Formats: sequence, C-alpha cells, structure tokens
Amino acid sequence: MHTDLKAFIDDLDRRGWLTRVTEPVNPDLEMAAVIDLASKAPGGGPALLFEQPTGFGMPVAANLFGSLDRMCLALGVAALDDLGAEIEKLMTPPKATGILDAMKLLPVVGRLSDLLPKTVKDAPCQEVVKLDGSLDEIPILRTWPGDGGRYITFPLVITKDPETGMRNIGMYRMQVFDGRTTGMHWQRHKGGAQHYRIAERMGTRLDVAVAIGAEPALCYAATAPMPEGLDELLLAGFLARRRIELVKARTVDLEVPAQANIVLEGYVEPGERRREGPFGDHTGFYSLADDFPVFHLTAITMRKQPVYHTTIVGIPPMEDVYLGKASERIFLPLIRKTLPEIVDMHMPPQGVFHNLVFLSIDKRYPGHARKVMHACWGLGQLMFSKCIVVVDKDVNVQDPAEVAWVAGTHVDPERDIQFTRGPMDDLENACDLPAYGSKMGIDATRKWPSEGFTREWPARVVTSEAAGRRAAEIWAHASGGGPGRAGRGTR
Ligand SMILES: Cc1cc2nc3c(=O)[nH]c(=O)nc-3n(C[C@H](O)[C@H](O)[C@H](O)COP(=O)(O)O)c2cc1C
Ligand SMILES: [Mn+2]
Repeated sequence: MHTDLKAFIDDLDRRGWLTRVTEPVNPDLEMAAVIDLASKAPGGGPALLFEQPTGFGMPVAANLFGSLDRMCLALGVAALDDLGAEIEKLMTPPKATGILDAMKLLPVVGRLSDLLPKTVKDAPCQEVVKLDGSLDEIPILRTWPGDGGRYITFPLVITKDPETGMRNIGMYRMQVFDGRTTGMHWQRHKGGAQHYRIAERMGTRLDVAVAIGAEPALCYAATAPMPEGLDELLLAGFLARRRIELVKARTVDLEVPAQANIVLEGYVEPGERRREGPFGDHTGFYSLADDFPVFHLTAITMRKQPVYHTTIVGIPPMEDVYLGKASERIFLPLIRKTLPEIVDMHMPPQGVFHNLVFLSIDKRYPGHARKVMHACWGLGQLMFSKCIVVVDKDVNVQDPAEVAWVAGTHVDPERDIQFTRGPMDDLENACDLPAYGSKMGIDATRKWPSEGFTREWPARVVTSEAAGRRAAEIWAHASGGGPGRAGRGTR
C-alpha cells in the first residue's frame, strides 16, 4: 500500500498511468480545461502531473483517482467489491458456540484497534512551518469562467466536536478570499457543519485543520458517507491496512495527517459568514452564491517539495464518479446490514450521485419496494436520493439500459410512483426552497396479486436452453469467431 501520495504518483508513473505535462500551464482556467479533457477520455483518462504551473514552483497533481483501475490501486484491491467482501466478513463474526470458538473471535476485535490512528513526532507535513504563510504561494485553480474565484477542491477538513472531542474529516471546497482567508463550504447536513453548529451554540471559535495531498486511502475516506460520529481515520486505517500517522498541529488543538503534502491550520469564528460562490459544480451547472463560514489561516506547514493535489468537478463524468463508485461498493454491505433485502445498488454517473439510484431487491411481501425506498430516504446521505428505481433481484442494476427497459415495461405510473418530501442535497437546484424538496420512488418490481395486480404477469422472452446452446455453436461457425454473445435474457 502507498504510505504517501508521492509513492502513489510514482506507482502510477511506473505503470504508465500518469501523464506528465511539462509545458507551462496556467492554474487560471487552462489547467482545469486540460483536466476536463483527460476526464472525458474513455474510462476516465490518465492521472495528470503539471510540472510547471505558470507563476508557481509547486507541481499540481490531478485526476489521480479518475479511473476504476486507479481507484482500486489507491485502495489496494483488484476490484472494489473485494473491499465490500472484507467489510462483510468483518461485520459477520462466525457463530460462537463454545468458549474455544468465542476466543477465535478475539482477532476480529483486535483488528479494529489495529486501525486506530497513531501519533508521531516527526512528520513530513511539517518539514516547513510558515506562521505567516500565504495561500498565494499555492497554485490553486480557478476551474470555470463563472466561478467566484480560486477554490481548494481536494481539502481534507478536520474538526472536532467541541463537546465530545469526536473527530470528523470531510471534503468541503474552500474559496480563496485572500492569502489568509477562505470560505468553508461545509453544507448543513455534513459533519463539519454539525461541529460548527455546536461551537456557535457555545459561542466558541472552532479550530480547523486542512490536509492537502494525504495518502490515497485518507483522500478517499474524506469523501466517504461515514455515519456521524464515526472517525474517517478508522475507515482510512482499514483501507490502508495500517494505522494512519498523525502529528500535533502547530497552532491549533488538532492532530493532522503526518504524510500530507500541505496542511492549513486555522479556525472559523462563530457568527461569521461571507458570500461564497458561484461554483461550477458536480451537477454540471453553477451552484448559486450563498453565505458560508470563513476560514482564517494561522499557519501553513508543508513538505520541502510539496505537490499540490487538486480535482475538478463539472459535467459528468469526472474524477468524482470513481470516488462515488468506491462509496457505492464499500457501503453496500453496511446498508445491507439494515436492509438485507437489497441485492445490488447503482448510481449512474449521469445522475450525479443522488439524482438517480437503482436498487434491486429480493421482494418478499406486498409493498416491499416502497419500504426500501422509505428506508433509503432515512439512511445517512442516501436521504438525498431524488429518484429511486426499485427492481427485482433478477435485474442487473449496473446496466442502466436494462433498468430502463424493465422499468418501462413494469410500471403503471399512477400506481407505482411514490412521491415524498424531505431534505435535499445543498447542490439541488430544481426544488423551490434550498435543501428541501420532493423525491420520487418508482416501484419497477413485478406486481403481485397481494398488491392488487390480478392479471397474469408476462415472462421474459428467452429461447430454450437447448436452442440457445446450439445457436451459440452455429453462430461461432458462421461468424468465424468464438462463442456468440449471449443475448439479453439468457443469463
Ligand atoms: C470533489 C468533491 C467535492 C466536494 N465538495 C463538497 C463541498 O464543498 N461541501 C460539502 O458539504 N460536501 C462536499 N463534498 C461531499 C462530501 O465530501 C461528502 O458528503 C462527505 O461524505 C462528507 O463527509 P461528512 O459526512 O464527514 O461531512 C464533496 C465531495 C467531493 C468528492
Ligand atoms: Mn463524517
């Protein structure tokens, strides 16, 4: 596993998965336009290292996790589902019937403590400490022409609950206002915002540390929809298969990732807000400007030769598709602990995470599809799901064409569409009020007599097994190639 971002970039380079851009590129719009081109290449394009940002001595790394292969490499697996399987195992201790069996469980429990972060004394991220440092030294990008300014787009924002001391790490963009202040775009539903809410109630300043360019597993963990109160460092430790190293920050009461390239230390004041935005967002449209808290810098610490790590968001697909895919696969087994009837889940990139969620279920009783929809609307960040399509377990939800076909043939709209209202993602632009609007569930399962459907439900059109086998042979001869491609419905 890669213990820091440089090791990951070197590994990408060795595999030929990294494109070095050696000519000067301007971080103002130009760099983002190149990253956009790369992201739109089939499969996500290569990782990028801009060696000469115009006007800066610091290289810029982008699109590092922007393909399935690279996301898997970052998390040390051959396929993302391997992580799901590991989590499943961790969450399902073998049945203990006697004392000997019970003792066999101890390693499972022990493993959890192996994942806790550990504090070190000497940290690469503090090789250089600048109490009077300025953000103007960092090649921070302006992504789109309509953006309100330059934004730090891959920050790992670290805070602690002022009452309980529980840590949170979330990725919230930071708009550069000047060399020493930025916006702090934690949306109201997120961990950082909750810590700030408590600090405001207590009337106290909230310390904030921001790591940029940390080890890959930690970069991902900051984006993961961890349940509130669970430390993202635990997830990062599990994914990295080793304890994440922390070091005490120099000017705030927080620990920061020792292996990061750059750390911004500072605070947000209770009651302070400033206009943030607009910003060309994940949705592919500009988010409107709004008031957000202000981050005040107290120190910049960094490696001697730091790389500035960034990403861009915009019209899908972009790098965030692969970060989201990792969450889809990693969190499915956890969701299934509450909703075991869910067989598979898919959020197609065009749905920008929450706009379109496909679920296949093992339907057991009347109304089951609706029960699952409501459960999802009440479960963590799945609450943002704008349209949930539920199909039977024999439908492959990873194939949006199959879902469209099945939904089109299984749905009586007046009967099968469930509307409700609730919290919406802050980026949601179509609802009348900010962060509050309506959701739709489509029950595209086969309908049962117990649900009021008394006509006969038609079967899928599939040839006989014998004819199918024979056809494959005939096709192989006729087309001169290998066995014929299996047609839809023959799986
Ligand atoms: C590239 C990228 C940018 C993001 N920007 C923001 C942001 O500006 N504000 C925000 O609240 N969430 C943002 N998110 C989503 C959060 O990181 C995500 O919801 C995460 O789970 C939040 O963690 P938390 O539950 O600990 O708050 C972004 C995600 C990605 C992948
Ligand atoms: Mn969190």
